[in-house]
Amino acid sequence: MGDRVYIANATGCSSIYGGNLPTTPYAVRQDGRGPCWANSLFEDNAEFGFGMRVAVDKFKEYALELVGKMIEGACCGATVEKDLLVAVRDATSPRNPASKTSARASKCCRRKLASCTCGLCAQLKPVAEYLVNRAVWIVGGDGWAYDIGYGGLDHVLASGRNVKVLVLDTEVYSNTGGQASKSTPMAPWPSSPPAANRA
Ligand SMILES: Cc1ncc(C[n+]2csc(CCOP(=O)(O)OP(=O)(O)O)c2C)c(N)n1
Repeated sequence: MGDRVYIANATGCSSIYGGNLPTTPYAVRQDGRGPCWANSLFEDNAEFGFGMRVAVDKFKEYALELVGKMIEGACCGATVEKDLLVAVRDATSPRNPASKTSARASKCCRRKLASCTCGLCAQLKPVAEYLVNRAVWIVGGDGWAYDIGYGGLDHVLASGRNVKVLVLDTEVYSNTGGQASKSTPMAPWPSSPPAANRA
């Protein structure tokens, strides 16, 4: 997924091994770009990821608005070919077969924008990379998803916005020693339960 991915990580084990203490599991490509990762709070992670979704969608909407003006001929015109702009405008989803075209067209578009000095291109330059769709992943443990962050998660899911949610369900609050969450089974554990549950 490379540099198209945004990860909102709830506090917990995944934010410890997902952070930079002292290494990070999120790799970069040869050009130095990779996923964007951030940790806010245990209690607001779904909302945090939702904000990422809203922001990248807004940037894309703005970029498409500018591309539309360029197609109508409002730009100096010399820089970006119209069929390239149309290809960028028409590719909307990463699952769309046109998304590879979109990524290529968007890259080419950005390269060409660099040599243009007109006002429209100046506005498009900082947001052109958002023409390629972004994937937002909201990640955390069951303590976050089932308990502390549930109210926000519930609203974010109900919003229908395009976010992925990954719950690393260890059936306890692992990072703080194994306190029970709503995901902890009522029945006996098949293997040794964490200390906090034995008490
Ligand atoms: C509001 C708040 N309460 C408590 C904590 C302390 N805390 C940090 S991680 C964590 C447990 C996380 O458990 P879970 O979400 O199940 O993730 P896991 O560690 O199992 O991956 C707790 C209670 C906190 N960071 N913020």
